[in-house]
Amino acid sequence: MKEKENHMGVSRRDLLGGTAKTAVVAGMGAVAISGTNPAFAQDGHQKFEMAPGELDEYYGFWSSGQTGEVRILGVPSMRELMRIPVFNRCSATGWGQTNESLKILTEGLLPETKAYLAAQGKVTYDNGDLHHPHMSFTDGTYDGRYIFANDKANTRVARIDCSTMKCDKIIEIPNAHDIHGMRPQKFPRTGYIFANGEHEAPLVNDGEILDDPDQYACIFTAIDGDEMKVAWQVIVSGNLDNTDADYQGKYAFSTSYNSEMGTNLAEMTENELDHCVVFNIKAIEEAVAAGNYEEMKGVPVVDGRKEANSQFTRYIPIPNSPHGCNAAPDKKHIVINGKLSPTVSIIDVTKVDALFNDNADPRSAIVGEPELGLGPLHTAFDGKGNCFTTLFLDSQVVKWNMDKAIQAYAGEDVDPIISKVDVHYQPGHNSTSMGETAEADGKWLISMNKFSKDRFLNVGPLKPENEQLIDISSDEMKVVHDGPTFAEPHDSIIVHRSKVNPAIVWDRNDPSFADAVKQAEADGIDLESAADVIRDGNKVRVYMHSVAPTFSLEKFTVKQGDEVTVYVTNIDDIDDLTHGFCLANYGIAMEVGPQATASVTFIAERPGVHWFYCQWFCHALHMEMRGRMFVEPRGA
Ligand code: RUQ
Ligand code: CUA
Repeated sequence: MKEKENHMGVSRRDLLGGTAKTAVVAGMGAVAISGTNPAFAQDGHQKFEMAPGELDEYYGFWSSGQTGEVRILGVPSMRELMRIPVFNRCSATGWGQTNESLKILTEGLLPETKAYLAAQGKVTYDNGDLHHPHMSFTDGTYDGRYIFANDKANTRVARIDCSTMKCDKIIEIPNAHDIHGMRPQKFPRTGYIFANGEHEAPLVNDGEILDDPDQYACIFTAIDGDEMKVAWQVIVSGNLDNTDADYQGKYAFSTSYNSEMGTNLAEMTENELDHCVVFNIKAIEEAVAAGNYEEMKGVPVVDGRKEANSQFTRYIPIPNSPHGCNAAPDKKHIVINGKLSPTVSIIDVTKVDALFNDNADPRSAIVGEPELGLGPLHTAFDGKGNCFTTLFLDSQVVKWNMDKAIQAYAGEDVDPIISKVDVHYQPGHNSTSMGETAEADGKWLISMNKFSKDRFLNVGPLKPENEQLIDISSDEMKVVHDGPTFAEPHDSIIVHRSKVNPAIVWDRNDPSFADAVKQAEADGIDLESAADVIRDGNKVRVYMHSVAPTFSLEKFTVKQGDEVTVYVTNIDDIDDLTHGFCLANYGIAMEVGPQATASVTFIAERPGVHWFYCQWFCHALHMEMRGRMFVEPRGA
């Protein structure tokens, strides 16, 4: 695989040998985070504006909520660098239309979903609600292998391969409903992806049980992130909202805002106390290994409900409808954000063993509960003992000190709150540079705000949201940049650029187009020099390659009604030379990256002359990069 030099002028590949992927994994720690890089300092405050051509210090991986894609931004400049289609349909790249993307979008769907979609004349969903992008970990920090993301709309989890920055796997989670909170295991590695089914439903949801919420349940899922397969599931009491994992590899934690299992707002918010569920990973693994589980839809499921009194779960009472769940980089504390309560609750993970081993009072694991303001939703960290919590109702971010909050809870007369800053408006998630890892560096905070109102020119009733960049290098937080975004900057992670090292051209052995390679071999075609049409009954396979500014086929002929598959291999081998294939008036368009093969299948139902052209600007003669498909009319 070709790799660009990283920013220190040394290729990881040269540095470490082996394949790029293993190099990235093995190389963790080989490239230190440049905490004091002078290029990013600017008299007195941190530099956030990048001059033309200047590169950012961090990659930001952004969710897009109901748009269904992942976006890459440069931080601190907040420049949008790329969009990665995942649960959406993309006109530019052909995601959702090419055979390669359809394989990824369909192979992980459950049989009943495929049947439902077929009844709609579809093969996959074309919407998604992508909330939480998180990178894979090794040893408590990002390892640059994958980004994982949830789809709340259609109960899926996706994986993005960071060498190509394309989605390479999507699975639908059985038994659960509407995956919301999702986090990778931090230690020893990812490992598991923990995923919360948010909405309660009957365990066997076939219509036997309808309006009988007593028989509803929620499901917590552990996915094997290497295989992208469900490893096991746990039935819980109450619903599930957000989740995070500890730094020890022992426990995962999930918030529940509807411990009441209500089905309307009044019922859901009735209790003063809801809870955080603690999952005992080892106990669950042992039960699964010993066969002590029920198999549901091919997946091992254990019962972790309160009344089951198992060693799988503990329920820590938390006030009131808690939402965010955030493990601190001190590797010891988990912050649970109260939402309807003005407090956050601090769990000490070292006190969790006693909940399982000695049946200690679940509240004994709480070591702090500072009152911070109205509507605490999510907390981020600076790695220096301080925490940053979004206050949705107050439209503020509050900076507070973990140790002082713990001292205050123990009765000392200290105020944990350090400062507050107004944000615009109504923040949901926030994230700090490297803040969900043990390498939190305390430089930048992004506040992802649900409303922008008057912050930008009025663009009509639908307004952008606003993600704000905040300098947190000193106690006084300073908002330095407003970033309008289309639906929806739900969540983000800020990853130091030393952790990420994508390829610049595709590896010809990439598994995403292995099917095309296999088919070409069966047809006796060399994809890289192909200019061939193979007829196989009424199936026609058209093989061409592209090299700026030409396709290897100027024309090809098929018959009306043929099922035509066009394979295009881009043999250009240099940085940033993407071609496309757009078949006009056939609704067909796809991106073909350098050294990639892409394919698309359609029925040639329109007779006549149809131009195909390259729709990704590639050359001074890009307009001339085109050819014709002749479709002979039926019966001719
Ligand atoms: S949740 S605004 Cu979907 Cu990430 Cu907290
Ligand atoms: Cu090839 Cu434009």
